[in-house]
Amino acid sequence: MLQLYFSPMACSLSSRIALMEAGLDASYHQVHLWTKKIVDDDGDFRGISPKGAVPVLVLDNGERLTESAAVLQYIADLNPKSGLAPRPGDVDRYRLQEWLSFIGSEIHKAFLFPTFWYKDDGSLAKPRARIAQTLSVPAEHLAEREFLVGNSFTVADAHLTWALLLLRPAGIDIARWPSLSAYLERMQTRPAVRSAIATEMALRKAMAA
Ligand SMILES: N[C@@H](CCC(=O)N[C@@H](CS)C(=O)NCC(=O)O)C(=O)O
Repeated sequence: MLQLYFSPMACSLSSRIALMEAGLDASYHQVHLWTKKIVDDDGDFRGISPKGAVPVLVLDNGERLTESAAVLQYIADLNPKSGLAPRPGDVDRYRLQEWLSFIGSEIHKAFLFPTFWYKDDGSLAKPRARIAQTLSVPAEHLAEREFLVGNSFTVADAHLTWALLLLRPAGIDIARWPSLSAYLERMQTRPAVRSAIATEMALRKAMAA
């Protein structure tokens, strides 16, 4: 069975959403990202991945796959009928990769990651100043469209949903972009998305207790 190493509400949430949207069974192993301990057995997460970062997907043959863009596309391709990714060769497949790269670099690493991982000693001013310009890109794209790519939900939507969920805790009011807040609400009407978020929010609360 597939195994996903995750941390509640971290970027690995999009991989959980993808697994659930694809109807794939997996076992889930929670990781404490500060201590790099696996919660199940107190094992060393760096032994699973030297990157020390989630998501890590363990494939049926034991190989370990990292990086959300790769993990998400792998999950999508396990169940092509789910439509979670356009077929390779279709120009929309490269649109999907375009969005996954944009979310992973321009939103996640440029803004969300430093906001949650670094002390704000003033160095976050520049990433903060840039986020409005960055978010205007998906906001304009989604003003007239329901999904990021094509006419149905893909793993790019799973990833953007996760990123948008983190805006409020990062101190950004999504109401500034009506198309993004409408999109986020729409995505959360999907049973798999709602269920994945509810599971991870409960785990997050348990961590904080
Ligand atoms: N490029 C990776 C980034 C993964 C990443 O930064 N994950 C965060 C959680 S959102 C993490 O595990 N951080 C722990 C660390 O970097 O030490 C991806 O897109 O999957």
